Amino acid sequence: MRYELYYWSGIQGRGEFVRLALEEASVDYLDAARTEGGDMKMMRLMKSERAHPSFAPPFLKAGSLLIGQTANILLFLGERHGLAPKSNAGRFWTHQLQLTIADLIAEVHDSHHPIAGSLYYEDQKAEAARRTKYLRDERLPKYLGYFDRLLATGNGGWLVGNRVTYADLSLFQAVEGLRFAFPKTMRELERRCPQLSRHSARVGGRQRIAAYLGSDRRLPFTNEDLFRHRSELDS
Ligand SMILES: N[C@@H](CCC(=O)N[C@@H](CS)C(=O)NCC(=O)O)C(=O)O
Repeated sequence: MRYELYYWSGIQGRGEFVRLALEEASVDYLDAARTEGGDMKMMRLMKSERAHPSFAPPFLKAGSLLIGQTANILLFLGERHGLAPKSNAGRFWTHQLQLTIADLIAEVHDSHHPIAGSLYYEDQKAEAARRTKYLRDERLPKYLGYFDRLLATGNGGWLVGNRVTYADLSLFQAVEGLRFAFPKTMRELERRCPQLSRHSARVGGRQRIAAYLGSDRRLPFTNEDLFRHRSELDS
């Protein structure tokens, strides 16, 4: 069966967390919205009256199943493709970590759009600066310190047990995105969180992930995406 991933064409966004899992699992998938007419099909699926339409992308079509919410899609893929432990404790712990990464991503998004996603950044610059100060000074150190601590206390160098899970892939993507958005801040934070840098290098060096990152399937980070670089927000 070929999976169909639906996500806005042209950006990595939250779709990237799903792509990394599909690539690591080495399964057949179609990045559906990037195909001819795919954007329209995605909109139709969201508006249709069929079972379980998604409020927002990403969502995944797996045969007759239509699954939305990034963490939910990963829960499904993790179980099917060995990217999460089989035990209940391990599955829910991996899911919990993914939800924590989702919280972090939402805060990062709000750094450049603190008032409304529908307004231009230029129309909320002052609020963005004010909000991002707290992201840089309080929230990023707290989130990254948490993951660094988990990596330091685990025994396999992975977040969960001694095997890679989808949460590791997502943490990698979060760190890469933060390096793009806040290079100065991240230099300092990574100095304080050495496990995190090691973990990122380890995920990025995995054979399938490295092949994906070097392929044209991997879109670059841009300022139209979830992670945006505005030098004034990184001082
Ligand atoms: N909690 C959802 C968030 C989904 C989401 O916010 N998708 C964005 C793109 S990354 C979107 O298109 N949102 C449209 C909207 O919220 O109206 C997830 O993690 O998948």
